[in-house]
Amino acid sequence: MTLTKTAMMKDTALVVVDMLYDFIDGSLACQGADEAVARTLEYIKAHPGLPRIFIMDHHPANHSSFAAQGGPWPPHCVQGTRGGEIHESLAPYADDEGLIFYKGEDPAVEQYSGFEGRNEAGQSMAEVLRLMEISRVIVCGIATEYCVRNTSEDLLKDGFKVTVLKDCLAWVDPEGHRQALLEMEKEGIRLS
Ligand code: VGL
Ligand code: ZN
Repeated sequence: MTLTKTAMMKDTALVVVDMLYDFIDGSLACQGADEAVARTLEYIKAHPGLPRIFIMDHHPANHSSFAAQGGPWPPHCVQGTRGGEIHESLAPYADDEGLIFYKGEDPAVEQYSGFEGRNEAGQSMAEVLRLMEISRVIVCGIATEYCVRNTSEDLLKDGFKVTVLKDCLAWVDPEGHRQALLEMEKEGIRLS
């Protein structure tokens, strides 16, 4: 019997982390972002039955992550601004509000991990993945060393099988990117 691609992938979801304008061409533009977005779009088109989860950094204007409040970063992904929106080429695929998880909304708390995000209904990603009977996630996004790494590690610790698409990543620092990938692989995250 021949299984269709969709049937084979029934236990799998794609997790797209922070492919948002401020990380692509904005205040925190990351290296490799244009290519990462283009390849993510190709991947989505090549796997039409694959459920898609989107993570969004979603800060209030006074977030503690920003330099004016003593944090390490310039203002980015402020709620209601273009910088916080999903790239227009991918936005049509973020068509299920239940599968969009927002993080970084509490001004006092830094959240690099999509695992700590919540959807519109207040559910966590792990909760929704389990309801969908998903046991394996394929992760791509921005930035490798921060949100991609933290999201992938938290999913792995929670028992999901995790594969990172290494051609669908962008980074703050090239050496940080390489180091993060090495360490993630040692921890048991697959690179593909
Ligand atoms: C991120 C820095 C600050 C990320 C988010 O998505 O990797 N990095 N906020
Ligand atoms: Zn942020």
